[in-house]
Amino acid sequence: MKIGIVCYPTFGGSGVIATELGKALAEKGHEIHFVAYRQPFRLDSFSENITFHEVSLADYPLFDFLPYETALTSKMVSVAIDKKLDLFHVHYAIPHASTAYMAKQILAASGHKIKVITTLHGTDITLVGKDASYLPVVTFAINQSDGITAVSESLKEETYRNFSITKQIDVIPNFIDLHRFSKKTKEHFRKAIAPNGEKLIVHTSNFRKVKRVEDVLHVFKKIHEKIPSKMLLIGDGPDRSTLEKMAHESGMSEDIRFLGKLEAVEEILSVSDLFLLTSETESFGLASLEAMACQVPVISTNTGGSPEVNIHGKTGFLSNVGDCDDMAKNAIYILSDEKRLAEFKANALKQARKFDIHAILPLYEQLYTDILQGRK
Ligand code: GMT
Repeated sequence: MKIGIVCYPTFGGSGVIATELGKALAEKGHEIHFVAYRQPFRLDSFSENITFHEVSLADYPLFDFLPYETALTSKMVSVAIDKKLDLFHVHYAIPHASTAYMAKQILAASGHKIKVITTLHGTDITLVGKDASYLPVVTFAINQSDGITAVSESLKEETYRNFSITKQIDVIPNFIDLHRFSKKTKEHFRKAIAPNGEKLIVHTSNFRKVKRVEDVLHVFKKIHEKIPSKMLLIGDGPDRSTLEKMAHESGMSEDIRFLGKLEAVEEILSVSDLFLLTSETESFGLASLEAMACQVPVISTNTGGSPEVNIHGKTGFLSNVGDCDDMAKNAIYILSDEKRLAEFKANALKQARKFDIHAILPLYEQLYTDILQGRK
């Protein structure tokens, strides 16, 4: 198949899933064309079946805001014609579902047929999409897609609750490359970060408000009072400087490290003991899955799709949003007993295996085939 993948190129989960999906499809012989405003960061190696098409925007003094949707649609149309694409698979509804709809109309006007699949990832539905400033367009565009997928049951339900969707939404969960995300013990690395055998606790995110990273620091403070430990924060985003200030004022700055955007996040996860994800809402929690694949138990909030990934009492624990006492209590329970910690680590890996890319990829391929053959 010839597939156009449209996504955000940034460190966020939707871009990661889109890129890893495209890479895996290319390995299976499909011709993949990525369309984005920058090369996706996980698109880091050459494949003869992958081409990246950059959306470029012409500026003009009249524009206070550059018309990105127009430029993206134009690029989608020209790539679809030049490369004879069969379908576009767009990730994150805003604005990709509506640019795909527009591209499809423009292509149809010149006799080119193309199918569109929209994958809903999270905040495109739970936060941004349902805002009145976007709602009518997002609803219309999702309904116009030939296929709609959501990354968890919870996100599917939330989409039906908040939007007037008249079509079937298929749940295809996020996935993990277990070859890349696996425990590759680098004891020297662990020794450098935790020289006295401290427990290593990790959080990765885009440091946005929705992640409630301040709760990570509150939880860590309580853990730190009972268990010698170090906190590693990976990623970057708008809240980072406030959090760095908080860490400094907490008197624990020796034991809290901000590592910034790391590409090889699996190297840190491999030597970690516990993962914290304190989000207000999380449609899936790809970061938790990445941790679990590296045998790291997860302490997370119980909102959205998190309970579909992190199994309470098995792979970690789930708490109400903002209940830092409960999260700390659960973390201490896991970390305070080596045998128990080992059990949670083993359970985390077992659960992560259910999301192996090799199990999930055929679901997307089947969906593409069904849509192209008119079975959906
Ligand atoms: O808003 C974000 O946090 C980024 C967003 C994205 O699109 O990159 O993440 C969402 O999609 C991920 C991949 O499907 C999910 O694993 C995340 O749970 C989801 N984020 C939220 O729902 C907050």
